[in-house]
Amino acid sequence: MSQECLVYIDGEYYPKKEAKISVFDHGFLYGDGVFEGIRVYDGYVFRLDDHITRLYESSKSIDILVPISKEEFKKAILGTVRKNKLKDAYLRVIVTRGLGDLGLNPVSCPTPSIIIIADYLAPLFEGKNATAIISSTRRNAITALNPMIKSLNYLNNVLARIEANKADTSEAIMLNQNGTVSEGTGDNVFIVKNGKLITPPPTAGVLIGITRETVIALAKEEKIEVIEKDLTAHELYNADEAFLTGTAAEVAPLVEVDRKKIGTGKPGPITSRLMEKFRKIRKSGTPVYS
Ligand code: PXG
Repeated sequence: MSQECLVYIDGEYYPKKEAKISVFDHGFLYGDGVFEGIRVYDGYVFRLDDHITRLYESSKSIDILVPISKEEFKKAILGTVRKNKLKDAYLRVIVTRGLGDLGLNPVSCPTPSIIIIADYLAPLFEGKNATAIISSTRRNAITALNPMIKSLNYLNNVLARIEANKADTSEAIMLNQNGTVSEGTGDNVFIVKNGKLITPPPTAGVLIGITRETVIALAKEEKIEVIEKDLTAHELYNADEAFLTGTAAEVAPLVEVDRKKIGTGKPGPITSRLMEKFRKIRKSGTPVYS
């Protein structure tokens, strides 16, 4: 992160060193809050409206009333990128429950806080092919903390990530309570089988990734059939191709799972086509400077 980085907190900009949130904020005490990770490509914010929609939907589900309108929020995001004079950036947008007392009851927190950090982020797998284990940590059940809520509570994913570190793979694929594939720790999973694209549905316990939605639209443009259905580990191991999608990961080939090669063990033709299409549309977002 650059030293002169300016962080937006509740309408004011603070230098990195002074950008602080209280230890009494329930976002810190309980992971009580929501967030978004957004990329800016060459001065264009990728899918800003979709990120804002998801942020407000996550907030609604956990009963946080975002204290500003969606339009104001978008202006604050664009303003933060401009303030930091960035063209390519990664934005971390956070809404916390806000300052309260030590009890978990959110009634002690009158005002949610809004934080916007603009920084750089290298592609998650550094442009390399991803490898994964299937983690023994199951994804949160949709009846517990629904993974569709992008909450500050990522411990479930962190535990799976630690397993990946220990297994020396670049990602961990999490299964849901039924034992079918949900998602990676920070990305969605796709397989290609017999020319068709398959990805787990929302009921499998996944975040509805904005990159996931983008790739589905790109595949449809290419007349590739897209199916949302439950996937077993067996289907993943025996896929012709597999890839991961996410703001951090972008579109990354997944070439090995549990030390088994997926297809040829190299990025497949449909994966490569979608990666290429994704690269081409990355700069089609909301302009920061105009
Ligand atoms: N599943 C989970 C659990 C995620 O956290 C995705 C899927 C992909 O969603 P998007 O909308 O980004 O296509 C995510 C997003 C990081 C990082 O630093 C992780 C995400 C986003 C940005 C940064 O690891 N995860």
